[in-house]
Amino acid sequence: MSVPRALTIATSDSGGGAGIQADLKAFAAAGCHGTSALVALTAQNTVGVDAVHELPPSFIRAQLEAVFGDIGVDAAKTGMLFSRAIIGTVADFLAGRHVPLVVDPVLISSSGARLLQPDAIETLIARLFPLATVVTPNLSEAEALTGLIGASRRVLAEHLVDLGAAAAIVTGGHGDDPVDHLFDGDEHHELPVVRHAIAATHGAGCTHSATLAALLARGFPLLDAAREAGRIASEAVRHGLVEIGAGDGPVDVFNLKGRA
Ligand code: PXL
Repeated sequence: MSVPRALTIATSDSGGGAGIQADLKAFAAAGCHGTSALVALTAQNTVGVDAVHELPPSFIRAQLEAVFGDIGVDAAKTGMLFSRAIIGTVADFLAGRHVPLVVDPVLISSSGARLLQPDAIETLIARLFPLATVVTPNLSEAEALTGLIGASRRVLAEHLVDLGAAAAIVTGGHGDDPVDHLFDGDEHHELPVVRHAIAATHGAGCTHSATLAALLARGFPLLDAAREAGRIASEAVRHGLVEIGAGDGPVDVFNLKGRA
C-alpha cells in the first residue's frame, strides 16, 4: 500500500492561507503526499498582496523534472500561474504526460489583487484547458473566462467544456445558489454546499481544487471527488482562523482550534 502523490503547480502565499501552502495542507488532510513546483512568490498577508516575483521558466521546469523523475505524480493541480510565460512553460511540460489534472483558473484574490495578468487569460484557456480533467472556477472567474456575465452555472460549465476542458465545476461560494455545479461533458450534477458566514475564506478555492486533485490521486471517480472536495472546503471555512491577521483570515482544513 503506498501513499498517493499529488503535485501542486502554483504560487507561494507568504501568509500561509492560500496558494502552495493551502494546497500542501489540503493534500495532507486528504491523505496524499504533496509535492510542489513553485512558479511565483507573493509577499502577502491577510490584508493584501504587496509584491509578486516570477520564477524563471528553466527553474520551473527543473522542479517539475525533479518531481516527475523520481517521486511520480498520481494527480496534479495548477493554481495561480500569473503570466503567459509561466502558463506556456507548464503546459509544454504537462502535454503528453496523461496525469489527471485539476486546473483552478485563479484570476483575482479575495483581497482584490490580480493573480493572472489580463493578457494571459487566452493562453490559460488555449494551453491548459485541453489538458484539464476538470477546471474549477468560482462564479466570477467562470463569467470572466467565458464572457457570459450573469449566466447560470449550468450554462457557464457547458461553455467551459466547449472551451476545451473535459469537465468543469463552477463552485458555489458566491452568487444566489450555494451549489457546486459539475458538468462532466455528458451529465450535469448539482452538488449542494453549506456556506458559513465566517470572515476567514482566504484559501477556500485553493483548498477545494487541491482536495479534488488529492481525491483523484486516490482514485475517486470525479463525481465523488467533487462532492467531497466541496464538503471539505466548506468545513475549512467553518473552521476558518478569523483571529489570524487583520483582513480575511485563512481557512483551516485541519480544524486546529478543535485540537487546542
Ligand atoms: O485563492 C487563490 C490564490 C491562489 N494562489 C495564491 C493566492 C491566492 C489568493 O490570494 O495568493 C498565491
